Amino acid sequence: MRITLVQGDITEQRADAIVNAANSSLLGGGGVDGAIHRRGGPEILAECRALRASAYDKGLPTGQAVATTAGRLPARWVIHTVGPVYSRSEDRSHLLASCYRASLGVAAELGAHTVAFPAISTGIYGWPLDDGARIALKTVRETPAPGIEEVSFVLFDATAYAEFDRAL
Ligand code: AR6
Repeated sequence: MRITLVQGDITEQRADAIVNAANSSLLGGGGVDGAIHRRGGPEILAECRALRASAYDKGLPTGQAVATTAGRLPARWVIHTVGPVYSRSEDRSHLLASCYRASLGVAAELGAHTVAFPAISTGIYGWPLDDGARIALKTVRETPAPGIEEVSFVLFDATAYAEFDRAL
């Protein structure tokens, strides 16, 4: 599996699947989540509502992942995952690693060949970028994902790109 770094907006990526840094409601928010729903259109939200009404009536638990189609986005699927909120007093790294692992598992099940990730939890959820980058890269490298040829990390700004570049 090839790992690449891109500086840019994840909603513009042509990967088979892009990953959304969602919250457990699956009903939208700010950051990547806001951008995906805004650009992808109402179809994604409708599928998220259906997931809430069926398999996830209490919301999607932190560290898990679930897919919808991608509406008007160039990607084919959106894989929604819920990162942990950063805590200084409690180590939640396993939950952040779980987001990457679970998303890759869903992508492999869908038959995706290319997957684009944002830096999950490093925005509104406050995870320090250097540690978030280290966990992201280590987890993706160590996770077997049959059929997935390329994983790209799409970093929104130069600082995030530099942290991932250093970690890589
Ligand atoms: N493309 C790529 N990266 C982006 C984009 C974009 N369009 N927009 C922001 N980033 P965040 P979180 C970067 O806050 O920390 C939402 O309200 C951003 O600079 O999107 O997991 C959800 O509903 C940061 O490095 O996700 C949740 O409530 C990274 O993406 C909560 O925020 C993640 O930032 C999730 O917070």
